[in-house]
This record gives sequence, C-alpha cells and structure tokens, in this order.
Amino acid sequence: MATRWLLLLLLLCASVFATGLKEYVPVFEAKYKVSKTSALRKADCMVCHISQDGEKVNPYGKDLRKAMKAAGIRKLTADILAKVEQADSDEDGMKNINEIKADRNPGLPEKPKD
Ligand SMILES: [Ca+2]
Repeated sequence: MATRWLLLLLLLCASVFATGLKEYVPVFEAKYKVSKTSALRKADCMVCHISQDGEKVNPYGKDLRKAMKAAGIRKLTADILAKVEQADSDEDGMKNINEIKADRNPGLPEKPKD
C-alpha cells in the first residue's frame, strides 16, 4: 500500500516538474521571437535541459538558475534571460545572445560556422 502511494507521489512530482519546464519555453520563445522552423524551436526544453524528463540542465540552464537565485525568484522571466545574454555559458567562444540570434543552442558548444 505504501509503495502505491509513493509511486503516486512520484508521478505527481514528475508531472508538476514537467509543467514547470513547459512554462519556461514560451518565455524564451517570446523574448527571442523564435520561429516555428528554427533549431531552437525544435530543441524545445533542450535549450536549457539535458533530458526531457530531468532536473539536469546544460551550462546555459545552469547560468539561468544562478541568475534566478541571485534575483531571489523561482521562475524564468525576460529579465532573467537578459541577465545571461552576455555570458558564454557553453564556453565555445560565442556569447549566448549571439548564439540565440544565429539559431544555435547557447547551452551546447558548437564550432563557429565558417
Ligand atoms: Ca556560447
């Protein structure tokens, strides 16, 4: 019986977390006017996360978390996104804002296009 309740609780937590992720995506897409055909749109949650189901975030997600913590808020806003624009979260030599403008994932290091 206890196992069943634990399982139900886990499922509930997982769905709440998944809803949280989905609330962040529109904030990002609205701020940067992400087009329907872009790589960033296709990346969806993976702009910040390593896996669709998890807590794990990529370096861009980590910087956003730090900015939220520093601001004392627990949700993503356009202002928080702006705070990490000048950083190079994935350390590939290109600032986050420039990667986003170039339709590249700011959390995944890529070689600059020639
Ligand atoms: Ca970068």
